[in-house]
Amino acid sequence: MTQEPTNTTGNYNADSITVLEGLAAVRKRPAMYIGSTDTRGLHHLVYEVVDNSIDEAMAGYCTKITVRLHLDGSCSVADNGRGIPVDIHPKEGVPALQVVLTVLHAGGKFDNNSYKVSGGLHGVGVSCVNALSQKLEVTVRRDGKKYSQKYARGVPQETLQELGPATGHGTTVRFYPDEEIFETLEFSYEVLRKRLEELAYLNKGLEIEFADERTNETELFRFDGGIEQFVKDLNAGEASIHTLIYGYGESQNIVAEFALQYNASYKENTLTFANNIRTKEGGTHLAGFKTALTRAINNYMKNSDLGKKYKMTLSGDDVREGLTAVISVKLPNPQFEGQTKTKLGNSEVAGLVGGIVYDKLCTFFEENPKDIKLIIEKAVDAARARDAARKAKDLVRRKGALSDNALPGKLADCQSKDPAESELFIVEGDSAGGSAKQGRNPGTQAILPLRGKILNVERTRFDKMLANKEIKALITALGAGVGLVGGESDVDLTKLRYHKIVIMTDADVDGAHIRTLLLTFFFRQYKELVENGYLYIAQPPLYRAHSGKFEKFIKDDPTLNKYLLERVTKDTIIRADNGFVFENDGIRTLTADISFIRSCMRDAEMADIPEGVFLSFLRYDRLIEPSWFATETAEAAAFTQWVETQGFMLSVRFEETEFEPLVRLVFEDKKSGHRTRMAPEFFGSRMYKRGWQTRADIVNNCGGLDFALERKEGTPIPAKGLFEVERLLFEEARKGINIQRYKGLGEMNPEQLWVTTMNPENRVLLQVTINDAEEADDAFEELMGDRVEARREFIERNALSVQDLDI
Ligand code: 0RA
Repeated sequence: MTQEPTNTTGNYNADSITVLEGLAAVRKRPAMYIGSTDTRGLHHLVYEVVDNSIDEAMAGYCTKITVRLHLDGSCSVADNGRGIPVDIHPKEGVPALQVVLTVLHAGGKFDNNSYKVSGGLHGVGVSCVNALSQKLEVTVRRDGKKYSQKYARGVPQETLQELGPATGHGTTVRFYPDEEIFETLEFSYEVLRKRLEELAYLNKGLEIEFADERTNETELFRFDGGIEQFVKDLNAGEASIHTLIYGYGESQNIVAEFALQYNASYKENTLTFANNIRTKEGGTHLAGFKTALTRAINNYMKNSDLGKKYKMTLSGDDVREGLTAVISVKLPNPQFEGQTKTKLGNSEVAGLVGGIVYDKLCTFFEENPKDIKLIIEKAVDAARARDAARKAKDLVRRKGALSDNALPGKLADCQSKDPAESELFIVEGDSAGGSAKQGRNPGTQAILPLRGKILNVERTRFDKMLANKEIKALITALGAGVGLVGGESDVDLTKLRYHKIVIMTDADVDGAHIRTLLLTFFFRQYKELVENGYLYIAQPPLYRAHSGKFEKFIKDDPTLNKYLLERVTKDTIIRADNGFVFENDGIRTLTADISFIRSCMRDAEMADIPEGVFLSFLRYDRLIEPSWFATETAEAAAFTQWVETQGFMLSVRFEETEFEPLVRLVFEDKKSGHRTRMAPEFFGSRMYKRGWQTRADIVNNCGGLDFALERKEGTPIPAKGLFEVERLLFEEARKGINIQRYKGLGEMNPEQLWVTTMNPENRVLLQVTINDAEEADDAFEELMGDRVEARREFIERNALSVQDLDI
């Protein structure tokens, strides 16, 4: 698409050409500016806009930010800051607002707020978001007036509009990510929620509201306790062993703060941030913190009675066991280094953070001798356990307890000694293990049944882990040594006894849990094994279709559907009222269209729009547009009248909110009195537009929605409506065949297990890869880590997609 420079101010000058070139460069190479055009890049747009509001908050002018995901696919970010200036920019000759929205990196040029969040990872400026948005609308309230301007793909569509008087001040940016740029346009509630919550912790007292109109979920984050509250919440569910320690300091324009608290677990959880950006790879602030912590504790110990009692020096690993800490620094010109640019490089930060931490800890220890005693005892414990684990490991290594001649009794090993052709099946439960043992090829296939849930590796110290029977059996069977001890791994893959390790669990929630536990174990202890592609997941079938001697195994629901359709289309056609006939592929397309409409209906239900209301929208003879309801229009009036014939009363309401008036449509079911309240943007959503189009195409093709199912034998079966056609079709498809659903591996006999799941000739194994090891790790941490509450919420939120969770 070519973009004519819009002459917005009457003077077409060289500068406006430069502007367009800048934005064109962003559109040409978006990844250079926002990292990628996948879901990460998409979310980056939101962070970018939010960061601008956060800057305003850090400068002390903004107390509340509202982020809203609209039904039409747009996102708006509103703040109550000063509002982007609107006066004419002396050099560019257009309103400053337009400069901020169209000139790359213009944001920082207007004020002397020295440390901006922006920089580092984000910081490409809101102009980038503008360039990558199909539409963007910015609204500013400032000096008692309200202004707005609309853009399309970065190009102003109008001059800055003065809209009349306004109270208060602030900026609202609403943008529609461009489908020409992004691979996906779907914002993730989970991802944004997490980041917004984090920002609220990092900016004490700032209120961040998050509203998702797709599901009507709303959350308000505000933490007057800042990072102290962050640490407390991270520790929720664990027994903390002392009161929280907090320190703050600033020098040379650098602000640093930390909060820490030990809990009774063995895990370390230290999160570091620079200018509100999570520094996953650590850096100078983390280094300063670690050194100071180790030094302060050892110093105290040396100069107290405890020193005489425990004659040792504690290592960094020892003093960080069970530690939860948050370190946050804010500085001008942050340098981000490392592979993922999440490692803080500014060298001056190490000394500053180290000094603050050391001073604060020394004072705290002096004032709280009981607390430091507990901390030291815990660290001494850790040192001893580490030592014991090392010795235990040496011992088992020397005795050969983890080697070939002491294979676990539960293992039914294979005859082959060649790892390249050997396979280990890790099977859930003894009964399925028994079937697998009988069904396998003993030449190359070994079976290790695991009983119950294996230990949750993340929460357990290494020496304990080695004592666990199931884990020990697994480690011994693998033969490649044991994983991390005190930070060092001595896994030797050349000793690995099998090159295919197959996790075989039931297709239920327990099975999914065990699979996740095993994956965590392999991720943590045998990362190289996973990276080498040795780990697999078995895919036992979910269904068995049979009739007489005929037997067929079917792996999942989509395959079952396909099979049933194949069966029924052999002798069935669907005839529409106007004579149009669906057969074979036509029937497949029709049923796919119907399931698509159903999935749209489910999405609408998530947004609290009931089936009946949604389906009536689909029946209206034209596409409804959100703009009909902004003012009183003829279209809205006609629609309101029509809706009555469908049994609903429609009223349009204008609701005042802090920033913007919101238009809401209320549909009242005349029979039940039930009310559905919704934003007109719903009519801009894909679920509505595509759902409507799909149905309209069928109606056009068929002259209506009355059908008849005609089978080779028997009289035609009438079907009114799409859902009924679908239901009757599948009902016919199931005639004359029995379909059994497997609940667990135990329901299969050895022969069936072999045929469907273990026989290399026709089984399907899913290879586990570390595509994005980091992301997988995060998911495990959420699911398995110490944050009980987070884990519960995570599971609840993802309850519908448990299968996807696992990898
Ligand atoms: C430039 C200068 C000033 C504020 C802003 C930009 C600003 C930008 C954004 C983006 C989202 N919310 C924002 N709020 C403010 C300083 C204005 C002044 O000096 O009055």
